[in-house]
Amino acid sequence: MENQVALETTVMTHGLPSPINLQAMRDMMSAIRAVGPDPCPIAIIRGRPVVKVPEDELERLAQASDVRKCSLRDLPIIGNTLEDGGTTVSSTLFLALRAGIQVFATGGIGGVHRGKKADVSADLPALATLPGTVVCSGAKSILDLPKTVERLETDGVTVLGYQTDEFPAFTCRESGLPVDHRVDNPQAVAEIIQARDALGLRTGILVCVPCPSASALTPSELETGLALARENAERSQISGKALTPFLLNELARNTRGKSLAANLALLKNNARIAAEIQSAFFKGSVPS
Ligand code: PSU
Ligand code: MN
Repeated sequence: MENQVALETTVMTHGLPSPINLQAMRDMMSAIRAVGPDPCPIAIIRGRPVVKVPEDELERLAQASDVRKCSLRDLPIIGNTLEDGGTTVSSTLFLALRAGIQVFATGGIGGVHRGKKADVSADLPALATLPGTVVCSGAKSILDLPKTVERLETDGVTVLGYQTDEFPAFTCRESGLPVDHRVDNPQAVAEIIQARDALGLRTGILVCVPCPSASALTPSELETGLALARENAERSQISGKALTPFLLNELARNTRGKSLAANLALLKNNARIAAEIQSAFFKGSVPS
């Protein structure tokens, strides 16, 4: 096993505006290196899945406008269209495991969207069937969090709160929803990964880290900003895979950039904690 931490790239290609999207990726990579492991951003370059995307390609992807948002279902197609793609949590999880990388960091996972439409992210079934460890700040607050948490439970995903008893709501630390178990240090997570593997369980582990307090949004700032964003999405008839980027963008506008600053802070923090978990896991699995 390599001492590596994977990073998804949809957050860069679709989740954040340029140029801070590239800065966010660089900050995450430095945070991982500072702890020890090798940061490995995963993306699709001209139809080919690449683990550890080189710096010049990251720069190109961060600015390009014709990059495909690639979830699992897109992987078999993109080899044919030869497009570039940012990988979501579902496809990154798959490609990371295939490359022997256990731990990966992101901002927020996809989940069950609010509203009447049955819009559920492919991230959920991926976590249910791919035995990796995803370090995140819960699910994006634009989603229906109670339904998302229920679905994770049904699917047998192990949901850990990192120094918290609550499932975080991305840029906001509180959601009022409980996690399965609280962990307080990287070693505890490493032991849970090892226990899962020893059992032969093939389900994902979700490590939920709240946004650093200094940058987090309050629940009311978040709800007000989101209500406006949702109204606008409905009026503009935005749906499908365009919905997540649209709502995140609107939220940033409505909070005058505060959601964006929170997003950057949590990405960096999650990368650091993922690296600490990977280091503990690596020590535990390599005979000394
Ligand atoms: N978190 C962000 N911005 C994003 C995403 C997460 O702050 O753009 C991406 C992740 O890659 C996640 C994806 O896997 O959105 C989920 O998209 P969908 O809801 O369409 O499945
Ligand atoms: Mn969707």
